[in-house]
Amino acid sequence: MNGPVEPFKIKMVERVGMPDEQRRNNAIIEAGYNTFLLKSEDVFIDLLTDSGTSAMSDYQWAGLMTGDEAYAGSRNFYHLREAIRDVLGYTSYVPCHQGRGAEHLMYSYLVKPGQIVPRNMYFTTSKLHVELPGGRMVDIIIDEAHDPENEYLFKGNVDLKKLQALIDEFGLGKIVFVNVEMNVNMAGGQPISMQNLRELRKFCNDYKLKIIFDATRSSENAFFIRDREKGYENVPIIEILREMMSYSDGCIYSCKKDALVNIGGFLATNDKEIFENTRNMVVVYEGLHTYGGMAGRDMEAVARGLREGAQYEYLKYRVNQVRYLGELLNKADVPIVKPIGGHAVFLNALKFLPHISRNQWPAQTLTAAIYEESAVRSMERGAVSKGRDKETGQNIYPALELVRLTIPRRVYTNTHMEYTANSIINLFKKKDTISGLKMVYEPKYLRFFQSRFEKISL
Ligand code: P71
Repeated sequence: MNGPVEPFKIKMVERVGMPDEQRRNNAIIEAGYNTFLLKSEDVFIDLLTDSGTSAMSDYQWAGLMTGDEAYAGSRNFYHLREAIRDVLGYTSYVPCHQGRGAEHLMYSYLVKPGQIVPRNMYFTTSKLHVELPGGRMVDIIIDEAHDPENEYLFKGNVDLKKLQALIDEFGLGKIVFVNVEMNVNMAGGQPISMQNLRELRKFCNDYKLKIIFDATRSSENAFFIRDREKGYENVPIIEILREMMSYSDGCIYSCKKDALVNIGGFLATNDKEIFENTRNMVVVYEGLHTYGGMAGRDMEAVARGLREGAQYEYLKYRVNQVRYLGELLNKADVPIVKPIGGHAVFLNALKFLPHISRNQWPAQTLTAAIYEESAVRSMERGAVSKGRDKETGQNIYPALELVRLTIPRRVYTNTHMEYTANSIINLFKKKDTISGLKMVYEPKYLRFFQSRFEKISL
């Protein structure tokens, strides 16, 4: 099996070094066994996230030089507006510094205290921005998504029966909009089908409910629709994207993923009221409505990246590189979430480390062990990320206790994938020697970023 052939050549490189065993052991202790607290210099292959870690193209870099840094009415604002219209089909947008800036504006406008926001699985920052104005996020993803072994091809789908049950239980008045994520991150990078989107739109029309997308990884989702859904085999990605977006009333978008940039975000909509209200609030929290926290040059890079990131040849390579890593691990019986996702390979920590109990944080433990073994940095996506129940204060143990090996776009070679797979396979062979962790520091918000742990001896 070969890795996918890259549809680009490399014009510039950045040195990375392998820290020796002693340095790795010290670094992980100093970081409180939390990979978010490691110094990047102590990391060899950084698979913490695909967010803001892409390599930009020469065309994007050239675009930086055309940045118009006028306070108001920058030409790059209009370039980005054109790109959003062409690629996603929304007429209006509000630029923001990154995705959570857009979430803040969108959800603080739409969510009122006591309201419920159904969503096809939570994402950490999204959930928080629904909770801050007094709302509650409720999961309506299909059951298959909670089973790491289930190979259903559209595990991102919404379960309309769960949505109906919420309406029956709480009444329509409590639900203002349905929140739908593309290529659902916490489910393992799993797509939603066009058919499901179409059915959801019809359902919401009947109840006059709005639909707001988290379109962050919509291009990778569009690739899967083309690859897997009948009738889309030969449809250009941009047409698929526009059809997807046509089923929504607006979206939030973190440009740091599919738009191939290091910073940036926006919200986009065809709804006049949402647009006017969020455009008003952007000047309070982000910056004037023609830059929203981005420099003119950043907006140019996003405009170009949004188009590049929707090219079929690029997406095919991208998704296949992730699949390559996943298949190397799968062939060696390392437990991973299936099907292999669009942006990352997820290890099933409950199967990898069955001897470690949930209150000793198996996924967190595994991220630290992978780093110590190989200097590869991964991310916990399990109970530490999920946090505590808002009412009872108790830890929540979600069905998925995962480690995410997230592949930056256009950054690592297939040999880097092979090194990563071999290191994890080696670790899997001696998994019984790995002991659990106890949490010794826990901050109030988004605890996974800054919490600290100590090793429990075996
Ligand atoms: C990822 C991130 C970045 C991140 C965020 C929180 C904890 C750890 C890492 C960011 C997303 C996302 C989705 C679906 C909104 C945001 C926020 N993902 N929606 O996966 O995946 O965007 O980071 O630009 O503010 O590593 P932002």
